[in-house]
Amino acid sequence: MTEQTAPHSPISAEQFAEQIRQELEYSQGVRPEQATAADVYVATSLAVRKQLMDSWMRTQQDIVQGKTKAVGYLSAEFLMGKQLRNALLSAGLTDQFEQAVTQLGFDIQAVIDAEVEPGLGNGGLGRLAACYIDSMASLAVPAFGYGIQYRYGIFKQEFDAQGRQVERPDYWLDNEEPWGHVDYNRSQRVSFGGKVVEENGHKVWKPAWSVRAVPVDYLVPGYASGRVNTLRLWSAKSYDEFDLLTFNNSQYLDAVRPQVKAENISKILYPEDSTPQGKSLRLEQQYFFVSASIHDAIRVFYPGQDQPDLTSFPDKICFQLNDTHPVIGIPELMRVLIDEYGYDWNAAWSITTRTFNYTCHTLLPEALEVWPAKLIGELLPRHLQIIQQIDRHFLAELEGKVADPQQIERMRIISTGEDPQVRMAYLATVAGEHVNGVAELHSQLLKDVTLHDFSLVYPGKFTNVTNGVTPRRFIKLANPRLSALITEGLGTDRWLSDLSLLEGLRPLAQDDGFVGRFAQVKRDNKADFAAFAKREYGFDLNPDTMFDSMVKRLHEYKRQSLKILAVIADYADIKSGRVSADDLLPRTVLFGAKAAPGYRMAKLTIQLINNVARVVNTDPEVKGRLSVHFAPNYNIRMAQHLIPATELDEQISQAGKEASGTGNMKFAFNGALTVGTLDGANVEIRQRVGAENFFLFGMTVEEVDALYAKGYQPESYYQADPRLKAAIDMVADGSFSDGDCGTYAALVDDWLHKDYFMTLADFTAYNQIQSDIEALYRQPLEWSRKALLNVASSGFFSSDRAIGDYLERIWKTGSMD
Ligand code: B1H
Repeated sequence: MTEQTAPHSPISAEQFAEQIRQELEYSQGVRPEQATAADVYVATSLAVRKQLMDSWMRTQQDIVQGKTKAVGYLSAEFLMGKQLRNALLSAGLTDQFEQAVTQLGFDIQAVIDAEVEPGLGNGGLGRLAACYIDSMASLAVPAFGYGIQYRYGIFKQEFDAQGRQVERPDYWLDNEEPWGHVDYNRSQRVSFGGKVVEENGHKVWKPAWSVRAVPVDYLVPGYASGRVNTLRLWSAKSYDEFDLLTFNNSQYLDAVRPQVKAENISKILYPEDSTPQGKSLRLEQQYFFVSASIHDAIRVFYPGQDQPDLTSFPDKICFQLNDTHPVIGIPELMRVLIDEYGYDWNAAWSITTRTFNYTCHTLLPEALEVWPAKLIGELLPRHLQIIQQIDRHFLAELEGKVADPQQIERMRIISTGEDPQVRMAYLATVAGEHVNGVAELHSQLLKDVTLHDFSLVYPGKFTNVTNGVTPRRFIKLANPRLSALITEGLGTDRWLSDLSLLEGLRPLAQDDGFVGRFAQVKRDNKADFAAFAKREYGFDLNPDTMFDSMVKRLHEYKRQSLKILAVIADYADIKSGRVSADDLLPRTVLFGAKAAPGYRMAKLTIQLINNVARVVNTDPEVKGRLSVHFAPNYNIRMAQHLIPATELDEQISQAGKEASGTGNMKFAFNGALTVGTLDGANVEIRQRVGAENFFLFGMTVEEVDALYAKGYQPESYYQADPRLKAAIDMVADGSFSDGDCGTYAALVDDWLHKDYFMTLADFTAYNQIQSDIEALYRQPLEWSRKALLNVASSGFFSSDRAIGDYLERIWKTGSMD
């Protein structure tokens, strides 16, 4: 067997133990005898960091001096998950760590548990950014991740006695954080407000206030590449720590106000997934990190130069805009080039349009970010002028290209009318060299619908890169048993850097002995998860039932309500005596989902699920054959425990609404079968694993459109399907609210009279597919065979492949080695 060795010159367990002792004593001032697990965690992390430092410095040097263009991945979110085990894996120090910690007399798990997960993202978009920087480092692509070090990440979710979501602040930085290195000497000034004046025929921005952007650097170690890239997250600090004069006038609060205002910028991650809030602080955040990052890139690539030749900038680095959140970087680079470095408009435009590319992650119209021009004018007056000028040039270009004046009107970057809005997706599409969607279907719909006018004018700009996720975290770290079995089956562990090798498992699906061992891995993972869920949440899970999971943000389009209505329908069948509990396939339904704090329907759905769980789980009549559990605070750590234990994965969004989904890929890697609609990346997963290994149901995009056009009447579906009617009636009659019929009235009313995402219309099909699912599950060997075929066919969904596609189709760059 060929084991991959990490080229970071690994050390022995004894040497590693000694380094941990050194860190304890000389960095933390703690004697090893007095150390706690948390101390050992910090010491170990510092020691691993040092192990990676040489590779990091060598990588930095090669990035600046090398001939390969770098990538700047600009993202308001990086949902990294815990760092220690991933860093150990990349450094090739996992075994040494386990031996060293044991030698020091500590429990390995206690040390790992001491790490607090940084929750600097909402969901799929933030986790995608984390997977992509992992893959870029693993492929030796010179890259920087640029984002914000929020003081508070995504809120901690708890449930109150009524089953309602309660949000608690995420104090993740209250403990010592050994990974981020605060580099005060590389800080940048970012300014806001004020006005633009004319001086000697030039526009000069006179800002009203500034903040100091301080970089906090995280190492991004590649797997088996010997390369370590940088994730640079900006933290906002005040320049005016304290206004002594105001203080002496005994106006204490006024004295600290500027400081508070400045530091608020990086204080909190907005917890809305997919619906931007349009708050001024959010725009401040966006400009803050993007301006700092652009100046940082100039500093890195033109060190010490006062008059750099920035016409070469697009050959040094290209910026990927992760959704519209960093799009204000486009007018910022124009401003930097024109106002700070003296380029004329055309030169600046030529540089800018070769530097940026834009990834769109949505199709929901309400999710396309717009900013009131008035707000931009107040916060960034010079940028508004530049956006207006870009819009004028663009309209002039359209005059020559587009015959239909209405089309031109629709395409304006700045809308007309009372309160003009800047459409960030349009700005990104006009100025970006490439625009991509995140799955085949999504990219097609972007061209056909959302950005149709633009695809007619710039057909060559549009491309697709189907999302991918990292096999290092989501197979190797999350599922050691499966990883060992794959390595054994393939005779090599090279699959961790080339996931297409999983195809080699295909013949083993005909080997019942191997399939049986694969099934045993799942069984063991289920037992582990049951123990974890008992410890963490007090759940009693029976590993001899089917583990059926739906974990993702809570959103109406994702249709958690479809799943819970199906559960209720099964329950109603038993309660009414139509079905005997003994005939039900024993199932454990697991939910995990955070709702945006202001999203009423989503929060009500959480409350309903929790109360269905309470009623069903305590009802002796279901005899433990149906149980429902909502695990609070879904995060990366929970995903790493739950996904390897899941047998059935729910990807049941309304067709045409989920841009890609990435959970679907993680579940396929880990041998779950998917029940899903033809939406997002489900389409491609199904193509690859084969229609016979995927549970498809529901309307297609075309059918959805046709039904909208015809006039959708959800109540007719309620009348037509007695199981659906029984389920909704149970919600309405107070069965899950101690008899109170008002609790879920808003949900019931929405289902019957609005149901924008057509949950009711897909209910019958969803129920029908359940009988196929149950029939297959009753043949365990056949189920496992299909699950193994899913694993064998899922290699395409590695983020390494996705980054390969970005390199080829968009960035036109490659490995530095
Ligand atoms: C996705 C978001 C998103 N799409 C706005 N859009 C946000 C939009 O804070 N905000 O304002 C935050 C997040 N997130 C997701 O991206 C898609 O819904 C998924 O389908 C996709 O898999 C994921 C990664 O591409």
